[in-house]
Amino acid sequence: MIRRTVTLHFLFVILLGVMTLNEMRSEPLERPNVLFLAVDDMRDWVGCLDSYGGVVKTPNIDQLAARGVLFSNAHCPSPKCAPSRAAVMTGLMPSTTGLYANGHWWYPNLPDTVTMPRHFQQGGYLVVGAGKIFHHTAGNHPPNQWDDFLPIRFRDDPWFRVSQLNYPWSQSGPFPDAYPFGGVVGLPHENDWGVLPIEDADYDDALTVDYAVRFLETVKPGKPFFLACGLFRPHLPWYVPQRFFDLYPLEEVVLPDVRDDDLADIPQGGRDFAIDRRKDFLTIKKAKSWRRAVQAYLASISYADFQLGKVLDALKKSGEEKRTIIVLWSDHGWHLGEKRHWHKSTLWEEATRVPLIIAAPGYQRGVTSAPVGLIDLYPTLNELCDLPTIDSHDGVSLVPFLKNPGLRSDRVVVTEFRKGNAAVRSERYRYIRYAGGGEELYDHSSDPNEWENLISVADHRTIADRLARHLPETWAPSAPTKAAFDFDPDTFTWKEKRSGRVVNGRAKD
Ligand SMILES: [Ca+2]
Repeated sequence: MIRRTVTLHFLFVILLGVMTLNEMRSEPLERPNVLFLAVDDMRDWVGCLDSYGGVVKTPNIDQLAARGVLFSNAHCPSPKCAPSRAAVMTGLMPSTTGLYANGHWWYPNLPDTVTMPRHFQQGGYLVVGAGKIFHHTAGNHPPNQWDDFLPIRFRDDPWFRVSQLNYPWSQSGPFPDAYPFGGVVGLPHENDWGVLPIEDADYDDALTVDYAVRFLETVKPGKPFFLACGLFRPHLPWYVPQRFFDLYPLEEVVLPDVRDDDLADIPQGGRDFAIDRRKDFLTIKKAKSWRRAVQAYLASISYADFQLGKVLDALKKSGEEKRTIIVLWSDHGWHLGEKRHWHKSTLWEEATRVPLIIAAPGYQRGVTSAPVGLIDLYPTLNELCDLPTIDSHDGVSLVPFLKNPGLRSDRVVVTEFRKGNAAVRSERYRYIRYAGGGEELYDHSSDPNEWENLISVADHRTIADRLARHLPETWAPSAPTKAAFDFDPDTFTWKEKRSGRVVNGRAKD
């Protein structure tokens, strides 16, 4: 019996070897298309990363991971939408640009920077997109960056969008009678969840995906394309159709493993980040709705996965799949009570670790636990698509891992949050230093929840010092915030109040 098993196993290995050889025969393409898929606030709770305590249903993401390289130790440049996305799309870290917060417009601060979509345009690509790629508020998707772009307009929940500065198109009416749909009174901002009384097709993410699907249905062979499709879920509010809530019966929802004294060994800088918007968490717990909130987050993850599946199906039907690199990334993670924190905006694993998959024709499949960053995406795509390297970029190409996912590497990845605070993640450790000088060190080989700060424990200083060498040497001054500019959304121009300088987001070069 044992012998038979061994023989079968041997046959399987030979078959696998033949399959691998066949795959190796397809050469990397010269000018492949790029399908650039972004999701919002999606932490590491996807099936293929196996980080949620229960079963999260992400069949499309898992299938994509099986087709490409899953980066299981990938981290964001910054744990907040606008700075993370500006860094991904410019290839420059916040400490380089000064774009540290959601209150900046990137374009009037960096009008001459060649962004990823512009670089693809200049390289002869047709560059289109929809949804949230840069930050979602007005002014962050200048028309001169794209051949065509459909921004997200929040038609499904206009009552959150009263700011005319951020949502000048919005005709925000009163809150609907059924609000709050999640039933928890007193949660500010977008902290609601539930099912909206609209058709599935009228949710904003469905409209974004329709754009991408229509593009793929009508795409013509010839000029390569760069198609960006940015979903808003699982960003708040967690509004998705009922059938996604039904995937997670309340009694099966697993709450995060939380230690009540987890903040006891954390310096003030970390406590300040943890306490930010804790009131939302306390309000949810007081309403006995923690489990329901986690259910809504899970439902929103599965909703995003379903929408991604529609785009991946359309790519398959288009006949372009064999000529298309697929990238999937989330801008940062999310806390659901760990370290007594709700939301993003920390330098811990929950907020920095993200799903990242690259499936490129002619390259390998597999999983790598090498620490990598979303900051590496732009240089990676440049190499894959034979576009010129940009020397000033802060990241490095991940193509060596696409050629060999088993590659050993001693690299680290840095996440920055606001000026002067940063985390360094190696394969084994997380080191954090706050602007005020406080430090943390965690050993993921024994402490995956980052419960025990080892910074004061004997023999760990050398490890911390080695990691600290990767912290930014200099921090750019904070870029001028929105208050420094007058923005006209009709002409897509900014006028800098102090200098009178005008920047036009429609004009090409
Ligand atoms: Ca986000």
